[in-house]
Amino acid sequence: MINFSNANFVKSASLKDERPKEPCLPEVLIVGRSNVGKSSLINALCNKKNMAFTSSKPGHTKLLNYFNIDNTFYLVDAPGYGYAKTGIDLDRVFGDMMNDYLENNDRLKAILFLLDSRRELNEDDLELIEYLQDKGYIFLLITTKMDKLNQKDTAALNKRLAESGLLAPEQIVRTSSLNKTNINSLCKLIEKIVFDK
Ligand SMILES: Nc1nc2c(ncn2[C@@H]2O[C@H](COP(=O)(O)OP(=O)(O)OP(=O)(O)O)[C@@H](O)[C@H]2O)c(=O)[nH]1
Ligand SMILES: [Mg+2]
Repeated sequence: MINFSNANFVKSASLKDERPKEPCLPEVLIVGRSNVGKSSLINALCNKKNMAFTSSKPGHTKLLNYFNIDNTFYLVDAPGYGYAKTGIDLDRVFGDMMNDYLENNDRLKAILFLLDSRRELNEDDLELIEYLQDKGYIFLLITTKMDKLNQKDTAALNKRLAESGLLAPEQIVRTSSLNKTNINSLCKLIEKIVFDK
């Protein structure tokens, strides 16, 4: 069993080469739009209040932040991105860093793509999901801030996700870091992935 509470911040890096050398561990990447709740999810998974810095101002995380989880794997907090008006703006910082990180990364076990559950899934989101899935890593869609949704909203979100046809039901995990909804199931899922089970 991975003890997610045994976690600590190791370092920030902007290139794959700069990641922690020792110990050499598998990595799980957390990616999503600015302010979607990436850092909050990391804190929730690890049962910490402020290990990953959260902020109500978007764009707080500028580098890839590596967290060592129980000497078993690294959770990697990616910088948030925004979209340009037309198409995906894998904006410069995010784009260069992500390209470097996502290409031929033999340590990367899975991408957790976070989506704010209140957002309409637009073409840009779908394009980005497809782009990330095409990289060939295990891909999970994590909806965040589910505490903000009523039953009707939740049904609408489920419908949108099903209609997108991009994801199998078992690839979707609906979470709230605030209420700890599905945080334990996500830990179990990550554990399976890290141990190749
Ligand atoms: N209600 C609610 N608010 C949340 C939840 N998760 C995060 N938030 C809030 O959303 C805001 C952004 O959270 P962060 O965790 O800093 O988001 P981030 O994706 O790391 O943001 P960047 O690093 O700037 O890209 C903060 O004000 C959090 O308190 C949640 O599950 N429920
Ligand atoms: Mg952050």
